[in-house]
Amino acid sequence: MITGATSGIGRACAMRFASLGHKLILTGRRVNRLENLKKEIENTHEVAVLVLDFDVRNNHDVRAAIDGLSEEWKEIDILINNAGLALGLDPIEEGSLEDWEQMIDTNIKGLLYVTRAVAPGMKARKTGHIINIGSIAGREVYPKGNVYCSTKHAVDALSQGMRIDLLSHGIRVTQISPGAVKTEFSKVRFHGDEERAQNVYKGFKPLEGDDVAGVVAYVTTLPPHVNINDLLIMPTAQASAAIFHKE
Ligand code: NDP
Ligand code: 8X3
Repeated sequence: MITGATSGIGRACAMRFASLGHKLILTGRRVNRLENLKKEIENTHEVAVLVLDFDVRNNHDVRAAIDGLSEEWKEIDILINNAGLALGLDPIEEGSLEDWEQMIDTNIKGLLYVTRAVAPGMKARKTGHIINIGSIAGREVYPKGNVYCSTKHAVDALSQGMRIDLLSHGIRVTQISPGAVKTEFSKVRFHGDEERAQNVYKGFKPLEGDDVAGVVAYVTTLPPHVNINDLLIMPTAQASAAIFHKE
């Protein structure tokens, strides 16, 4: 199951895992995109795809979708908690409360709702792998990153907490934290301002969704007794959250 499969890292993960022959549950809010992706995958790979259209912020809808899975789909063995976003880049005294609440509700509470719905099945089967998409913003705080960075620090803490709590149930928990990835992330952050979004990636080669997806796929191929706890993946031209080599 991949949350946030309509775009960017989640979509790239869907393509990667399809090429490895996994059955896929793809989720997001933009259902047309999910249906098109399902068609694309089923036309090119011998895998079945199930589309679930819900907003991770709505626990009622999360539960209805996941608890309602048929026998054929309900045994989720890999959960990729990818759905997330940044909104705004403002100093703390000027930030938008709406932006803050949406980031907190999506990146922290949404990840919790989905995990709470999926983890009991993994526990009952004594196997599973939860992969949380963190960020360099979960390791460092950068100017005007305040609330987004806080949500990704929370993902870091939750990844550690889940690993401890799920340890005795044979469930692996991995956090994968990317630096700059060229996706729709900046367009969303800047509320649709495409020009401002493009500027973020000027002068250096950012990661692409598939660079991250390759690493996500890799950690799932390791033997069951091996777990990558935590992995930071950066563009070669980015040393830390705010230090880039730009030409
Ligand atoms: P995109 O904007 O391209 O994709 C974000 C995905 O999240 C979309 O599929 C979107 O689906 C989904 N999503 C957002 N809000 C919700 C919601 N409320 N309910 C359900 N799905 C939601 O960005 P990325 O691929 O870059 O982002 C994926 C993850 O990677 C995020 O957690 C982000 O924080 C993280 N990340 C990104 C980095 C980057 O530089 N791009 C770097 C480090 C981490 P839809 O809108 O259809 O619901
Ligand atoms: C996305 C990367 O540095 O823009 O998590 O916060 S950054």
